[in-house]
Amino acid sequence: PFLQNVLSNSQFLYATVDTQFIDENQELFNLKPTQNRAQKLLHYLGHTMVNGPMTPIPVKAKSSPVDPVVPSVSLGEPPMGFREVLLREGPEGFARAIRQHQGLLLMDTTFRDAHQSLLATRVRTHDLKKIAPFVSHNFNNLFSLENWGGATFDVALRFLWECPWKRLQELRALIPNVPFQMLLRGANAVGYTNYPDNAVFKFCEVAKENGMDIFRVFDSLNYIPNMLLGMEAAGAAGGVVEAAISYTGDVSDPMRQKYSLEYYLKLANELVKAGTHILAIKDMAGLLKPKASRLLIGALRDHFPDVPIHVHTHDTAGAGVAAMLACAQAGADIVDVAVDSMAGMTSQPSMGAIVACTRGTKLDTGVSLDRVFDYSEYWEVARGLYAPFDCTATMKSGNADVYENEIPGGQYTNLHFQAHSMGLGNKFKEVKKAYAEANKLLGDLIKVTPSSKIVGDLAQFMVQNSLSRAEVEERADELSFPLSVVEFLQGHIGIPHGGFPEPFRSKVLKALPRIEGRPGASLPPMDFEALESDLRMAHGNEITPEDVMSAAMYPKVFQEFKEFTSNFGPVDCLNTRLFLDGPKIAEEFQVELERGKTLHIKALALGDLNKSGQREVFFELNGQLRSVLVKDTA
Ligand code: 3PY
Ligand code: ZN
Repeated sequence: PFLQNVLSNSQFLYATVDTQFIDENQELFNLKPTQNRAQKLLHYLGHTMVNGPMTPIPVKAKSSPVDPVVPSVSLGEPPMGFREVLLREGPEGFARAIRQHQGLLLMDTTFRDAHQSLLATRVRTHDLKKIAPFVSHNFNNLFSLENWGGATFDVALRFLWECPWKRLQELRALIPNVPFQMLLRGANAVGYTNYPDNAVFKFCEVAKENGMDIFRVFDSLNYIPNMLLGMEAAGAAGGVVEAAISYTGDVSDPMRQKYSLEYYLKLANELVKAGTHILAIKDMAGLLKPKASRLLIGALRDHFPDVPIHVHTHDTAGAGVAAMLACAQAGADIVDVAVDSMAGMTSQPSMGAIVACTRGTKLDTGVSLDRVFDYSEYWEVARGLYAPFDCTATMKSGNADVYENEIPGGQYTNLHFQAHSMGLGNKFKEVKKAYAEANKLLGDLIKVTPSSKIVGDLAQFMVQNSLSRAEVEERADELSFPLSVVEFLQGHIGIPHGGFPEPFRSKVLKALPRIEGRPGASLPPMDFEALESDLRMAHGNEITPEDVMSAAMYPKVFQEFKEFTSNFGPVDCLNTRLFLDGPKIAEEFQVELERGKTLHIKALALGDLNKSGQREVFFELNGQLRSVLVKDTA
């Protein structure tokens, strides 16, 4: 490797070498032993064959043996889409075109929120890429495709060992015509806590450079200073800014005044004043009933006639289609849907249902129902590959109790999995009740990542310790609360509407410090140069600006991701069944490492357990016999 490094160094090649050459080119000494990618992948496959999936699985179910068939796609360039308008006219012109558009526009969440809500965010780039050309050719009139951000960033690195930036780049190359949309957690970017301001700005800049178009920016407390920071970051990067008000409560219920129509209108006013290109209502738990939809969207439409309105919901109670139709009739320009086979329950309402219900009306989406059926069939079969993550293994329906507990879609599924895995399957109801109680204890919060996690942590703490709300309130000064709860009360994620609950806060915090105002304002800026040079020292010179951002968001997860892939190779190249379960004995398959570099592999045999508790796994790799030794952890 040293010689290779030297020979590819331009100073060396162009003979401008002097005595400082070696000093100034320390990267030549990055001599990490590089076992080849093929051997590493055999190691990974051997592991899965001996020990089962390496990624943690919530359900003991096998990936389906059936591969999805990709519907055919016509040759040539995909038809023009709204991205062309965006590239030509910029975010303001794009927003005007959206507002002027006749008919209802759709955002497809299948690539992000749908699988975050139903399949524990585990859908891999491999399966997204396969269907991407079909989307580009047949869904060119979508407002946008939501395919990034939220939990996908973390999960890609942590559980799929694939680079989220590569996903974005590859999808961009395959879908040039449909605007891409991401979910940005405001000052929390794609993480669970506030980052320094410069990290949020840099994140948006790199995302935009990699092909992101529209940034849905929210804050989990609707805390305006945090939202403005995220909006500024997205705007400065040249993105379309879609400020999203997180919706909770019920504006149609006169008994629930904390989150009233006036509250939402006031917030909307601030966001429009701050220059948002699009205004979104983010109903993360699916609480918008049709009557509330008419009131809220009707009022927003009247107050802001020129601003496009975009509505997001979840179908947990089963009223998602009704609510989205009501929003559209009240003047929303765009609603969120997922393809039918990835819709419903804690996911978004069904694309096919909305397309069919608006057909022939003035809200007609212009989307072909037949193409929706094709798209849905792909996902129905692809979904089977993710059986070990599918919430329908244990959850059989949605539940209108969400109107009471207000648990966001993805978290609803997670809590259900957790209640089940603890052998508390019949305790889900208790967990949900505790969640509602924890919410009241904390002062009735907006609940969405990360505030929803804080409420969830408190609920779990209450269930585990058999504590009622009254007991927690009374003993607040002596209990050891989860760290997330303490930090929330200290002000780490901002200030909730209506302030912190007292005397609860004072009793918990005692003399602990409190952050005044916007947390990011008091965080020192991140030193990206230092971070980059640390990463180069640790992982060699192939570190990219995207890697630096991954490490900025998730330092430990990124470190583990690099270690994993340096041991097990590019596991993102494996199909999903191989990724989870490995091959069967005698199975032959191909793995494309990159264009023009394909491995031909056959799994030959599993050896007996040796004295050190290992098994030898035998393969044929491009016609040659190879074997790997794997520890049997059973
Ligand atoms: C996320 O933050 O990941 C969400 O989907 C919130 O609804
Ligand atoms: Zn959502």
